[in-house]
Amino acid sequence: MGFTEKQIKEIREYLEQSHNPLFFFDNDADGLCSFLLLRRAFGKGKGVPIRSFPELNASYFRKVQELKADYIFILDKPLVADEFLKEAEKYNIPIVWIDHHEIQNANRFSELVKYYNPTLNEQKSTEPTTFLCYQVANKKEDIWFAVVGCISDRHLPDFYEDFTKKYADLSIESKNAFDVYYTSQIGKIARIFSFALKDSITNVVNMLKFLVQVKMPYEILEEDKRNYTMHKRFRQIHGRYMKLLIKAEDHYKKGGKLLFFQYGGDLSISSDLSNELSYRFPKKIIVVVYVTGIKANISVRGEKIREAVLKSIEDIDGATGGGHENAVGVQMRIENLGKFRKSLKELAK
Ligand SMILES: [Mn+2]
Repeated sequence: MGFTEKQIKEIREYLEQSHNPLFFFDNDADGLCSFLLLRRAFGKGKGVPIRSFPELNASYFRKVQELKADYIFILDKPLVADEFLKEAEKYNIPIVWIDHHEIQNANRFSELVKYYNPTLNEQKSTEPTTFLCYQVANKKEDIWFAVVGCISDRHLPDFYEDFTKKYADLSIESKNAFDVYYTSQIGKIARIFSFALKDSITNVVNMLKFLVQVKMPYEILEEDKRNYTMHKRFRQIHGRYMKLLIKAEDHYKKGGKLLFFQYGGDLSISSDLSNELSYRFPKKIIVVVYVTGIKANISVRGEKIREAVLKSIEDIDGATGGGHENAVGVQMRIENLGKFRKSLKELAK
């Protein structure tokens, strides 16, 4: 599943043709591993994590010029600003866009954009972008990076068994991606990535350099001078994260089927929190709200929840949302939270 042979061949050709590709990737472990697999297999280009939400902003085009890129690859990001595409058109720089989110987005059909998404294939499939990039890269030594990216997006890939044979000490026997994510050593690498990406650009660039070179997963787990800042950031965020998780858990133990957990501060970890809460409370609908200024970033997790979420925001002015069937991200102004909560509660009954 994933891409067809034809799609894989085409993407490889673009990568081979390019001299100096620039990889924009979603700021999470799936995005990161997608980049690493392509970068390590083809040996060229730079990677830039996308921190604008919900779309890849036009401001990122500056990077294309700064680095004199001749190809743009967009990985694991469902939305791209029209202005970004217009800039690429103006300078005649082709875009290869690889994604697995289900989304209606007309601008991807511009001449210059080669859009690849297996949810649109005849044999529809929704594997993480890392899975797709592993098909393209086809570098077996990097199987562990492929596992890291896939389990981060709650997908246990068909090659997990091969991985367990090679790295028995890093894996557990399970059919559940989140069991692997939360309870194994390879899962620890995924958790390190997720938090370490939430660091200053300098430290993230440092981490990318390390990860492009690294040979074995053990080098990631062992702290040394090459990965010191990565481990430091992981520990920092993990501490704060555990406090919030315990608080949210107490909250959820008491309540009904749909529960809201709201927090603020200077660090958004809603997606990580909602994932772990949905792992611990699989029958519940998890809504984690991060409030920053007048805006709220919301992560929703629940069985087939997307439709209800998108319906709930239909009448909310300025609200945007998208994602997967069981995992959706939403952004809205805080004064609309009450309305959203009420209508989701109604629809999720
Ligand atoms: Mn993804």
